[in-house]
Amino acid sequence: MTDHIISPHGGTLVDLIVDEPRSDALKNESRDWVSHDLTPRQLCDLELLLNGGFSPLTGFLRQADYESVCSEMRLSDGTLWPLPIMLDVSEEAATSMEPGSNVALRDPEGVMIAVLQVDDIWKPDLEAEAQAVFGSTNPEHPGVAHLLNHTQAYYVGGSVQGLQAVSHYDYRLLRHSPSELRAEFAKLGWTRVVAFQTRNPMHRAHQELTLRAAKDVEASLLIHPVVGMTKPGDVDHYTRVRCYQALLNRYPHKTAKLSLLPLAMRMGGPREAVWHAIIRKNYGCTHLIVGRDHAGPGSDSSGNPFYGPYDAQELLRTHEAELGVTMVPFKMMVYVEATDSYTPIDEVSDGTKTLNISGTELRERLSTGKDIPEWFTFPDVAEELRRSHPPRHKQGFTVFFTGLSGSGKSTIANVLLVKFLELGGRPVTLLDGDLVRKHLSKELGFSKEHRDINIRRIGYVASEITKNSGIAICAPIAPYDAVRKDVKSMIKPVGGYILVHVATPIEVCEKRDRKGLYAKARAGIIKEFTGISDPYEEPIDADMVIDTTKLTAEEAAQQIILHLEKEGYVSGEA
Ligand code: PPS
Repeated sequence: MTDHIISPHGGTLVDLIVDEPRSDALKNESRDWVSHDLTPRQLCDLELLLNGGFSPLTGFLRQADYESVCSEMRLSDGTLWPLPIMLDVSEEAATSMEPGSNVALRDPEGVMIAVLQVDDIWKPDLEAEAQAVFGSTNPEHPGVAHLLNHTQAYYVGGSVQGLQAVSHYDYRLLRHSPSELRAEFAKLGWTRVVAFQTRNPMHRAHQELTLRAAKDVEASLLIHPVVGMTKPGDVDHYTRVRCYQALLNRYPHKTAKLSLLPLAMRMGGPREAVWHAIIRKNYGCTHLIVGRDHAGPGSDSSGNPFYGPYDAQELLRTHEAELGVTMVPFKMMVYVEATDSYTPIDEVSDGTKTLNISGTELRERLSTGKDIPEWFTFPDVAEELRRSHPPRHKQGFTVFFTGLSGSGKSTIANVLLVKFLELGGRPVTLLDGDLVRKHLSKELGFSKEHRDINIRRIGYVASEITKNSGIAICAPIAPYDAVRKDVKSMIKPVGGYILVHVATPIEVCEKRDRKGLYAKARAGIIKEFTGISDPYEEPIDADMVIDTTKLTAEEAAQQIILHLEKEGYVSGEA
């Protein structure tokens, strides 16, 4: 039935999932095997290995294939394959495995998804891999960062057998294995299918572009967004899928289909474009749209792009014939105000007024609640984006105080709590140092290790509150800079974060000595006392510095409110 659909890469669609009796047998045998808990990225890779999205691969790359992929972009048998698909493990795990042994590959819940039959184990040169595959060793490239900072020291190569498909509970009807999608194409009579790869919400420019591409090559359109792992900071896939669904009825009847791809992107630019073409071929597509800087990570901090804007198109062009997948290259689309239409930038004559909204500007408009014009995105797409990206005065945030014991943190925090409650609109939680130690960290002392655990717990709770649109006020001493920064990085991606240094001088704190602790610390009755017998690292990154010798608690709280107002987190509309 699927005879007229393009044949997969390497000729045969791989299916590594065994039948039920074999699956039961493997489960029974697995009792004595070493287990490996898959990372989110490894789980994505495994899913595409098992379902044939990575055909002709039948497992994680062995050393010979790995080296050949890095240097030649080919497996050792000559098959085109641009990116290494690797299982990385720690040194400890590597020593517990040997060639010929079996390893149970488990998902985060501990469920055995597949078995790996180990062929070889080796310690790769990850820097050399970064240079070969990404053309860079700069960790500002997310693919390089993953290799250099988040990849374990050893690789294990070998074939895998799947006990079950990787399961998902979200958007089940939009998820298809390559064979399922091929069967659907066959049912629909779609033999020419152009795939559109994306990790972003689709706006009018993308809709025009895909529509034109499909018309140009007389193919049906598969919108094939990546929902596995994309670039850190991207719009979450739940929101994106709702946006794609809103867009779908803007295409002519029965010419476009949406399917979700559980791929973990590497942001590998040109090599990744070739990989995307191979994967889409396995899913039954004959064409792939490749635009400007396809799968590229943008520029480094000095503003130098990692790849040229059309490098990906050039590399894919050289392999198009061999692959049998046709690239549909696209220039950037711009909006021409005079004709109220989108046009590729190279077709616009000089002097014509064009409009565009960058990703940064869109984020800014969302966070301030500013208008998102209809020429840029369809209103139902804008509505979905607004639902997931409320303006700042509706987002959660954390006010994190740091300062010595007796500096006045708790007093200001309590005034602030009351002011937020008066304003209303958002739930408020105060995580005061003493309260946290009573309810969350009772067993902890004041060593550096214990203080860091304590602050991480506070940071975790505050990030959950912030994520769910609440206000968290934290008031621990938090004497160490590194863990304060960790907390910031936990909270920033989910809402606002304001670090307030209550910089009351130690002499004043000691003179106040409201709890009598300084006297005890001086007498050596309390050990490791911050400022006396333990360090306090002054923050140099505080958003506000408050000295309570110059301000009352009421005044300090008011200053914080004014700062939050300026940043947009507090408004009359609260
Ligand atoms: S930390 O460093 O952030 O984990 O400390 P924190 O959880 O804020 O706890 C500080 C409160 O514990 C009391 N206390 C001590 N503080 C500092 N050093 C030592 N050794 C110590 N022992 C007990 C003290 O009351 C602190 O409360 P505040 O409100 O800061 O005065």
